[in-house]
Formats: sequence, structure tokens, C-alpha cells
Amino acid sequence: MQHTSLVKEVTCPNCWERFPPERVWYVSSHHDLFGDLRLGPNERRRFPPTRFDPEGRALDAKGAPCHELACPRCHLGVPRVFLERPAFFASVFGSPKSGKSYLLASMIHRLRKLLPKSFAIDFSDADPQANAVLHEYEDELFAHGKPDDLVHLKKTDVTGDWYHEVTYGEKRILYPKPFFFQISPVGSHPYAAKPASVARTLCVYDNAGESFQPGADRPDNPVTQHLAKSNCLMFVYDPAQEPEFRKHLQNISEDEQVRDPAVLSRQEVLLAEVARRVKSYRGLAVNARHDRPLLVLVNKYDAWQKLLGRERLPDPWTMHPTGGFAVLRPDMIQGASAAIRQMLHEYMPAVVATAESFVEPSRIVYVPVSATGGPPQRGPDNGYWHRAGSINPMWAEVPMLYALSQFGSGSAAIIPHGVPRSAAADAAKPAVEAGGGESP
Ligand SMILES: Nc1nc2c(ncn2[C@@H]2O[C@H](COP(=O)(O)OP(=O)(O)OP(=O)(O)O)[C@@H](O)[C@H]2O)c(=O)[nH]1
Ligand SMILES: [Mg+2]
Ligand SMILES: [Zn+2]
Repeated sequence: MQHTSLVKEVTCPNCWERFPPERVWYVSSHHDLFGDLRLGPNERRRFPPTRFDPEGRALDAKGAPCHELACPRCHLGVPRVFLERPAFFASVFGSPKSGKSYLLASMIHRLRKLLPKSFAIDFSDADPQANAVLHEYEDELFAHGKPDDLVHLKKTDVTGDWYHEVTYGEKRILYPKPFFFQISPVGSHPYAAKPASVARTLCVYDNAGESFQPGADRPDNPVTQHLAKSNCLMFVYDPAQEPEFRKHLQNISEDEQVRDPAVLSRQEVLLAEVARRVKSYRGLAVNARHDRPLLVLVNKYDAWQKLLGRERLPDPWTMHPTGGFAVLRPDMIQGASAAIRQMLHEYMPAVVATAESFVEPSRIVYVPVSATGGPPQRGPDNGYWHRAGSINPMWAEVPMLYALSQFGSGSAAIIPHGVPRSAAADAAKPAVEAGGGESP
């Protein structure tokens, strides 16, 4: 490899094997070299490099120079940025219909706009082909020509487009396809001159809700093992699925989901199952706590905001006095978290108790979010659809901003964060703390 700075260890984003960068494999580029032991006859052959051309490119068995990298274990593609920058893994989980896919689409769509515009951060696809499913989601929700068009996202399936299939001898294993992004400081960002300390490759997973239910985790179907590797767990919790919330929402919410018997599930059971899996993958005792953060994303805020008596949530960031970049306000997010925890504790104490026995309470943050900003309506197939022009997410990007600012890197953080010295009197001059993030 011709690069000067490589990470010490690469984690494969597909099978989570760890290997030193020198052990990376390549994807043959000569058109005669088709057929791979693990990936089947239609994939180009993978190989450990032994010969290089003068530019440092690996040569395949027919002498053609190769660029694409692959994992030595599962043979699936590993974007080159994984060798150059530390990865930040985030796993989204929650029950079927809790809104994981809508939220992911809104989160990424908002980050694409907000990070370059306000935070002086470049946020781009690390591998556009790998993010194709997410692009379709974003296009469906946010790139429709007519505001009156009805739009919706398909349910995430437990097989098909969302997975890679890999053969190990007789065994066939499915891995969920990860989505990849590069995040690096640019322009007036405080770390723009030394990007290496804070730049990251973000890797996010979306699964079908069914895969988290008890009994769905099998050795040949390790589709949720990313949970144990993740730097940050994002539990999408949907109050519209809880009988206790429903009693209070019947009369105040126009969202049909709160009356729909098809939208119900035992979310505290699912959270306990995820806790069990993470502890078992990591070899932790049953009564031990996981040492990584848990963000509880209390979703469909538009449907239950009246319970808190609030309207739209204010942006939890402020511009730095230089005007060159925004500074995240963790105090505003933590304030919202305390209010939401109290509300959950009142209506659904089992969820709070399960979360707090899984993860150290000081590492749990409850974030109100809405992927769509408003309720769906029944569409032609009697399913739930949204008017394209009325989609207006609330705080969809906030969980990832918070995670990157607090847990994203070692001694520094790519999202500058801080609290104005005197929030009331001196709001225009935040005490910026561009460092201070802690590593999980
Ligand atoms: N009111 C409201 N409804 C939402 C919101 N986000 C999603 N929904 C609705 O929630 C339903 C489920 O959303 P999905 O994102 O497909 O749910 P999921 O968690 O990915 O579900 P699976 O893929 O089956 O696991 C859809 O019918 C949406 O209309 C929101 O912010 N507010
Ligand atoms: Mg989904
Ligand atoms: Zn792998």
C-alpha cells in the first residue's frame, strides 16, 4: 500500500473480522477472473496481493492493476477509507414498524445538508454503490416533484436486497449491508488543518424489526451481531405501539397508528433480547452492564408531543461567535432527555428499567425524534403513506450529532460542542469545547 498513514487494525464492516491493513485482499479487475470461493460465480475473484506495479497497485493473476479492496475472511468489499480512518459504527434497532428506516433516511438526508452548511464538515458517501438502498429511501421521501404525491418506504425484509450472502464451505451466511459515510472537517472547522485526529468513517446498519425478536438470532443468520461491535446503539422506541400511551393518545392524536391493532409490539421484551445478545456476544455476565452508550430515540414525536405540551423542538446548536461553524448544545439534548425519561418512567417504567439494567444510566440518552414531522394517511393499498410536501423531520439528525460529539473519537470530537458561558446573558459566546469527547 502506498499510503503513509493507515489505521493499526481494520474491522470488516460486513463480518466484523479484525485484521491489520497489510492483510487486506483485492478484487481482481481482469475480465477473465470471475468466480469467487465465498461469493459465487458472478463475483470477481478475490486474492491476497503478492505483486505490485510501480505505482503500488496490486496486480491480479492476469497482471491487471486492481483498486478495490476485500475482507480476507468474508471477501466482501471494504471501502479504502476503512484503512485510512477509524470507523464509527452505529446500530439502529427497534420493533417492526417503529420507524427505523424512515428515521435513518431523514437522519442522513438532514446530515448531508446541515453538516457542510453549519458545522463545516464534509459528509459524503464513502461507497455510493453500497448506499444505494438508502439513496432510494431519501429520493422517495425528499426528491418527489409534487408536494401532493403520496410517498412511503417499504418494510425492511429479513432476506433480499438488504443482505449479502457469503458461503463458508457448506454454510451460507447472510450479513446486513452496511451504509458508509466519510466525515471530515473542512473550511473554518477548528480541526480543518489537522483532519486526521477527528475524521471518521461512519458505518450504519438498519435491520428488519423481526430480526431482533427472541428466537430470530441463529448462527447461520448473524444479522444483528453488529450490535455488539457498535460504538453507539440507537434504540428506536415507538410510543404509538404501547397500550399505556395509546390510552392517553386516543383523543389527542390524529395519527391512526395509535388506534391500529396491527401496530403493537412488546418493545421492552425486544430491548431485553438485544441486551441478552450483546452480553452473550461480548462474553459479559447476565448482571453486568454494557459499557457503550445507548440512545433511546423516542420516535413519532409528532404523534405524542402534546403529552409534553410542546410544539416544534428548537435546534440544539448555536453559531460560534466567529460565525464560521456551529457548536452543538449537549445541555439542550440532556435537558430534553431528562424530561423524556420522566415521561417514560411514568407511562412505561419497564422500558426505563430494562434500558438501565442493560447500560450504565449515565450513558443513556433519551432523544425525541420525528422522521416525518406529521402523521401518515391511508393510501391506495390501505397502507400508511405521507404527502411528499408535508414531510418535515424534527430532531432526526440530533442523535447522530450527539453520538459523534460525545462518543465519536478519542481526545477530540468532530462535532464542536459546548454550553454558552452564561446561557441566558451570553448566549452568543459559547465556551467551545472542540475536544472532550470520550471514546467508548
Ligand atoms: N407519525 C409518524 N409516523 C411515522 C414516523 N416515521 C415513520 N412513521 C410511520 O411508521 C411506519 C413504519 O416505519 P418504518 O420506517 O418502515 O419502520 P421500521 O422500523 O423500519 O419497520 P421494519 O422495517 O418493519 O422493521 C410507517 O408506516 C410510517 O408511516 C414519524 O416520524 N411520525
Ligand atoms: Mg425498516
Ligand atoms: Zn469480512
